[in-house]
Amino acid sequence: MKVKKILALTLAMVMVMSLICISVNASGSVISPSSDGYFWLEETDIYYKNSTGNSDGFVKTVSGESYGLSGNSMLGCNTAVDPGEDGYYIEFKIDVKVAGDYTLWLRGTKTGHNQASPAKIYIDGNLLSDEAYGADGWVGSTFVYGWRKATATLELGERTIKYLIDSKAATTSKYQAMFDCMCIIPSEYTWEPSITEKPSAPDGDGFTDGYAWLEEDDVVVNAWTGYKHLDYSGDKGGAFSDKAFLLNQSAAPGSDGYYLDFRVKIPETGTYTIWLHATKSEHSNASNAKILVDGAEKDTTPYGGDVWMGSTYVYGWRSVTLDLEEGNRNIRYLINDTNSSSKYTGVFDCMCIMPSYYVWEPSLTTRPVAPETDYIVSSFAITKADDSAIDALSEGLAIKASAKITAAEGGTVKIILAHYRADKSIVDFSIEPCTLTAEIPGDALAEYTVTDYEAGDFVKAFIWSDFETLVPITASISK
Ligand SMILES: [Ca+2]
Ligand SMILES: [Ca+2]
Repeated sequence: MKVKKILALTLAMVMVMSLICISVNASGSVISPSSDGYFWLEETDIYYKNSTGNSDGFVKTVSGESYGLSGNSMLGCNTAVDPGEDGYYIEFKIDVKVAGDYTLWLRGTKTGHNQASPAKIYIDGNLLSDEAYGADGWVGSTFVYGWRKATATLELGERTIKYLIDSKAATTSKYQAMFDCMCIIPSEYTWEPSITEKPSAPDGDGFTDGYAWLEEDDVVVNAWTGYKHLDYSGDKGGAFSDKAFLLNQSAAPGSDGYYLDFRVKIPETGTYTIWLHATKSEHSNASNAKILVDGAEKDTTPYGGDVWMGSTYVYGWRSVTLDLEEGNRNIRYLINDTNSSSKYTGVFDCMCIMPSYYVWEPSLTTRPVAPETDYIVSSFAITKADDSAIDALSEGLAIKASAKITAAEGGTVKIILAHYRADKSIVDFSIEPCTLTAEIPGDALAEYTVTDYEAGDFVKAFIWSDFETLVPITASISK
């Protein structure tokens, strides 16, 4: 009997509440950042809004090219109907991939105008203070608006942005406001608010002392959902450059996969080597991690031994030598398949990018140093005799080294292709002279045919200008 009474009372309460409560509109989707790392929100991206029905609240769409709106449309509220204590509001959800300080630019109601309700902006329930920027605009004679600017520190993950009006415009005695668009950008970006010129990311990390060194903290977009930021070196068998990111996920990622985007500013067009201290791709314990440069996948060659973190995560050094154009290049480290335990598993510690003629044994402690030469090697490759790429050495394989070299004062250098056993004893070599001029880049060529081949053999290329300087100028083949 008691239960029935409570049930009846609850039902009655629900019925009363449904009469006085504001009705709920359908949910939208969580907005991801653009590839440049900012969020652009239009009124069509609203995740949730309240209203009293079809005619009150943020329900009035105005569209047309003549209004000068972002996307040619906006959403307005223009009603005398009291919304109750919740006010009228719209909400957006964004998925923050890089935690940090952001600037929020809103193109909406002009707070302080007597023909507009004072509008408030909240992030995760915290009221932001904002300031007006630039001139007023009008949509008809009803909605006055402008740009408004606020700043906020955003944590990783889903954040809720609320745009609220809970009082009337002074002159019209209406709940009166509009929303056109919002742009949320990392605070270090430079951007003049505009509906036509979208923000672009600032220059990437550049070269210092001739090379670029990027740690996991330099990530621009982090889509390793649920990653860990590890901070130990040694006690679990791992050795990092300071810290490292670890991904270990059972859940499948979205269509883009689990990825980390880095941005580097290449100083001049040329041939570069990218060294990664990261997941050991060929190992069954690890996902087959990929590296993409400006969206194009690149093959990497492993170097040195495996490093283990406990008995679970294996990683090591790997490199790729490739031509890069001057300017900002996006380097993506991607995991989109599973290891033998059906997990998306990867480690990212650091990355070093340098001109390919630099001499450097991969190391967490010793940084690359520019070779002291009086010539510049602007491109270099070891290829098959027909110019196609080499995966590995084999008996009878004809290979050649080609380079484009500029000398400071002209002269002669020699290009050497040297064939080694796995124990670094030399098997054979070829040597070709190359005459350089100060004005015209020289094209150097050395050819070599692999004979007396054994498993584990490798070939290195060198440039030799005199007895004091014998410089290896490329990663070797098969090692
Ligand atoms: Ca709009
Ligand atoms: Ca690191």
